Amino acid sequence: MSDSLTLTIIIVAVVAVVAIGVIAFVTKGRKPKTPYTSERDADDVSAGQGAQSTAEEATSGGDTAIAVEEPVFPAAPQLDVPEPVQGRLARLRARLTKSNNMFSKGLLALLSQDTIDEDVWEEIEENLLMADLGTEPALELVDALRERVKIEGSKAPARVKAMLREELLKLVDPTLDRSYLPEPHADRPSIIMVVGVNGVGKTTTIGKMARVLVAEDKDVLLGAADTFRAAAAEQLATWGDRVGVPTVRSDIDGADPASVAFEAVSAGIDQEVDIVMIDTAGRLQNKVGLMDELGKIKRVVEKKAAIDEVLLVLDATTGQNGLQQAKVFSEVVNVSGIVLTKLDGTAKGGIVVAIQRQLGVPVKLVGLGEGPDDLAPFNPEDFVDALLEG
Ligand SMILES: Nc1nc2c(ncn2[C@@H]2O[C@H](COP(=O)(O)OP(=O)(O)OP(=O)(O)O)[C@@H](O)[C@H]2O)c(=O)[nH]1
Ligand SMILES: [Mg+2]
Repeated sequence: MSDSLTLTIIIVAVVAVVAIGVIAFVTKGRKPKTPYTSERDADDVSAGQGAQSTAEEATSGGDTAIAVEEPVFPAAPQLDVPEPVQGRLARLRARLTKSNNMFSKGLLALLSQDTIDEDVWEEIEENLLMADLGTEPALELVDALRERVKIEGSKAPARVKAMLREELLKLVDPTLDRSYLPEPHADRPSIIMVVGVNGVGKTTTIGKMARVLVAEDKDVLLGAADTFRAAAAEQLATWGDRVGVPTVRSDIDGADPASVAFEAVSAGIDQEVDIVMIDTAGRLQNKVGLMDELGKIKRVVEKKAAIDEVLLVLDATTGQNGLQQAKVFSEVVNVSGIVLTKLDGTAKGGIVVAIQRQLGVPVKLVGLGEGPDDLAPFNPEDFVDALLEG
C-alpha cells in the first residue's frame, strides 16, 4: 500500500469519526424537553439509529464518509401551543355582556336615581339576590352602600359606581390566597385532585389546566381515576395528548379508582414530573358510594405522597343548588380551592361571593367557555370590573 493511499484512508477515517460526533451532538441538542419515558425512549432510539446509519455510511468507504446526509427522524406529533394565561379573564367581560349581566344593568341604574328611598333599596337588594350573591352578602352590601350614600350624599353615577366597586371587591375578598400552583417539593411532584358532581366540567378543567401548566413550563402527568364511565379515561387522555402530557389509566372498565390514582402518583414520582392531576368520577350509584370512593382515593394516594390541592369544580349555572352539593364534598375531602366553570353561561356572577362565603374556600380558576384555553386564573379586581362593565 502506498503512503498516499494510507494517508487518504487515515483522513477518511478521521473525517468519519468527526462526522459521527457532530451528528450525535446535534441530535441531542434537538431533543425537546420531555421527562416522560415513552417519548424520551422513542427519541433516544431514533437518535441512536441516526448515528448508527451514519457510522455505517462512513465505514463503507470512499466519498460517502464525507457526504453525510441529515438523518431522518420519525415525525413528532403536532402539539398544541397553549395561550399564556395573562389577561384571559378579560374575556369574561364580553361573555357576561352576552348573557345580559345583572350587576351592570340593574344596579347602577337604581343607585343613580335622584332619590333612593326604601323601595329602591329593596329593589337593589333583590337585584343582588337574583345575581346569586347570597342573602347575607347582599344585605351587607346594601347596608354598606346605604351608609356611604348617606354620608357622602353623592348620587353622581361615577361616584356610585366607584362605591359599588369597592364594596363588591370587599365581598370577593382580594386577600385570599388564590394560587393554583402548589409549592413545589424537592423530592416529589405536587398532587392535585379534582372533585365535583357529574357534568360540572372536571375532566375539561383538568385538560385546560394541563395546558396552562404546560404554558408555564411544568411537566405534568394525568391520572384517570374516573373508572365509572367508560369514555372518561379516553376523554382525559385526548386532552393530554394535545399538549404532550401522558395519562395513566386502566384498560379495565370499573377498575379500582384508588389504584389508578396510586399508579399515577407512582409514575409521576418515577418520571420526576412537577405536577400530577387526578380526575375523579362525579357519579356513582349513590352519594355514600361516591364519598367513600373519594375518601379511599385520598387515603391510598397519601400512602405515596400527600395531596397538595383538592380542587372542587362547580357549575356556575346551577347557582345556589350547586352549593348544597359542594358542602357534601367538603365534608369528605379537604377542599382547598374552587374552580367555577360555565361562568360564560350565566348572568349571575354573584355566585363567586356566595361560594366563598359558604365553603370558606377561595375561587382559584374560572371556566369561560368550551374552548381549550377558556380557563382563567381568578383575579378579584378584574372580576369586579367585568361585572360592573358588562
Ligand atoms: N360553556 C362552558 N362549558 C363548559 C365549561 N367547562 C366545561 N364545560 C362543558 O361541560 C360539559 C361537561 O364537562 P366534563 O368535563 O365532561 O364534566 P365532568 O365533570 O368531567 O363530568 P363527569 O365525568 O360525567 O362527572 C362538556 O360539554 C364541557 O365542554 C365552561 O367553562 N363553559
Ligand atoms: Mg369527567
